[in-house]
Amino acid sequence: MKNILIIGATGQIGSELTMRLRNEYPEGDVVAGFIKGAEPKGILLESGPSHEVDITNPMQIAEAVDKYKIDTIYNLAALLSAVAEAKPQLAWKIGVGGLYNTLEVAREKKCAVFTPSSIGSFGPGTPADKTPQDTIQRPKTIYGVTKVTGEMLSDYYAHRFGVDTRSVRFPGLISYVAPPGGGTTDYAVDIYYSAVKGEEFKCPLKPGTFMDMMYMPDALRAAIEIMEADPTRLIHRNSFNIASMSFDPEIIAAKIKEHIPGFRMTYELDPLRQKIADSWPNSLDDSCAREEWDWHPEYGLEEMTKDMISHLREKFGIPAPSHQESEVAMAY
Ligand code: VAH
Repeated sequence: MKNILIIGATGQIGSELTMRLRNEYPEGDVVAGFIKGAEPKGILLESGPSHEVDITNPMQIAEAVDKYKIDTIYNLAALLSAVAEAKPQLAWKIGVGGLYNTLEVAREKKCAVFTPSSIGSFGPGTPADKTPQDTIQRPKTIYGVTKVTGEMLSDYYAHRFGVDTRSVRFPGLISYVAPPGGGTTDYAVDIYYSAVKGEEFKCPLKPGTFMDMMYMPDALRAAIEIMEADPTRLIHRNSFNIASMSFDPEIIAAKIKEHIPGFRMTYELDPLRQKIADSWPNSLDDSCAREEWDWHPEYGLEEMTKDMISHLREKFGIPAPSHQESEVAMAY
């Protein structure tokens, strides 16, 4: 990879992936694609080129590819699960129509394409524990429908036109940088913000709601390593199960309490997110990714929790409690 276009560069994944790619590929152009109203700011704007690219406008994709001689496109444009349920037509237009536009440009201009899929591409009929790489995918959300369609369309462009399409099925992603936007797994980010700010957290999902989750640094590394993988080893392309940890609200709350003893959580269920989460797997089998391109996670719940808490304290200027304060908090 040398000249890379990230479509959706100011979103939850894109804002961090763009910076990571600029660090990994300093000799090329790593272009931040954005839409009006979500322009790059600060270090994202100052550290490299940016270009207006609305994925529903194929001309803008082609223009950016030509201008920067793009060889690889990261397509991160999507409406996340809960928001998509409120706007299914727009979710399809971006998730599938936008992907089609991207694949057509990639076919004509010989670009490789990464489009993430998700654990949301599975449905209630899928084996829920250690979900296999190849299994039934009948999602009940428009988000899942766009992701399954995207997997099949990307595979089609690979075997029909030779476009180098690759993808991973991301779990719920957790990060301290860009806040999440309208996903079902967002609670696993919001809980850290509440804990660090000393606020009681009202959890939207009930105890026992297990889902695969992943710390953002692992997700970014997966998105890069899959595109750098030796294509002759790939049996699959769109899309690989990847996993690192599976937990429910009780488990993550208990882990946070180990670090912030005063943390309190109650439940205030969100019926839509609960219904979506109940239709998704509890955990994925990622053995194919491990065998075909050496995938492995580096963060578990303990490492992620320590890192999230320290970075969020820094972000909000909240000092870590002294040892004595912690002792007192433990006493209650
Ligand atoms: C969502 N965070 O909740 C996204 C993701 C696996 C979850 O796709 O919609």
